[in-house]
Amino acid sequence: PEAPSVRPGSTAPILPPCPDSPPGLVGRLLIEFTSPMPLERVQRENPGVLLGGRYTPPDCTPAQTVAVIIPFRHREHHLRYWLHYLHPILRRQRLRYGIYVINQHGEDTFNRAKLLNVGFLEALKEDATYDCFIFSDVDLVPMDDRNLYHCGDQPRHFAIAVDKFGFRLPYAGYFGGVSGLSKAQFLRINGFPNEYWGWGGEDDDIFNRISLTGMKISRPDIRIGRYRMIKHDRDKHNEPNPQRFTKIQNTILTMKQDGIGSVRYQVLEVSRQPLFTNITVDIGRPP
Ligand code: UDH
Ligand code: NGS
Repeated sequence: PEAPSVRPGSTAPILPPCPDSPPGLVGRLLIEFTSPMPLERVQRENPGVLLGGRYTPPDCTPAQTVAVIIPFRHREHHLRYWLHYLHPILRRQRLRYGIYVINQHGEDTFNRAKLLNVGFLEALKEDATYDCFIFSDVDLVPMDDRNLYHCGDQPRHFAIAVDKFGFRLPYAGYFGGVSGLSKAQFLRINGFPNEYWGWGGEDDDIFNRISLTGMKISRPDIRIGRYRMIKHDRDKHNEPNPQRFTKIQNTILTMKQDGIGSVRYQVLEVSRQPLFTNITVDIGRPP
């Protein structure tokens, strides 16, 4: 067979662009959370994943580099399922990607959207070539690998048919769970709000930001955007935020000051694990 062509001055073969429809996808998947999932097993089954949870397809050149950002605190057991299911899916999707778990330090009120802002900045510090950001809750696993975790010309909402909502959108403007924005789209909305402490509303604020900047949400087919959510009780220190209803009325006033341009935090530790990069961060507490 013919030797693959090489770039001048390099020994690395030039790989063809990755196809728009990856050939090895399997479609609908069986997802369950009953058998225990030791991390050692997940590592053993994903030998191609590099330190920090990085992966590059061996046989083609992807169009994008995807940072998957997971807001996190005290959900190790969910993370093991997430890694077990997602690494093989993302690999079959022929993505170049890295997994970033943004771990909120301490026991103050949780702040999902601020953690996602931190993830955007910290992923770019690690690799300035990231141009697509997928924001995923740790308890959501896609049931179909045709739901491609990449970015398009509009912000993308992936988790549109979650089992707990009867595989339908709970409301038309729902943007929760798993979403994706290109770097340019994320910067255009000034990132995500930093001032939603506790549960609820931050995803609606992001939806408002997208609408107010003239973008339109793109979604997969309802038969493909299916998810299983790992059942869990309400977490401590993430109580419903009573301010959320008034806050989402005011996105147009707050989005210019509150966002990626104003996020303040302190990174306490960056730890490259075999299947993900763990970033522990002090994001402060509600005023
Ligand atoms: N998260 C954590 N730790 C926390 C809180 C939230 O890791 O203590 C992350 C995690 O990625 C989670 C995401 O933030 O998937 C969203 O938070 P959530 O799971 O609390 O939101 P959800 O809407 O649940 O899934 C709300 C409580 C539902 C209680 C139902 C009781 N039957
Ligand atoms: C809305 C929340 C969203 C939340 C969605 C689904 O009411 O943040 O419910 O919630 N908005 C407000 O509270 C303003 S869920 O059923 O997953 O608990 O994502």
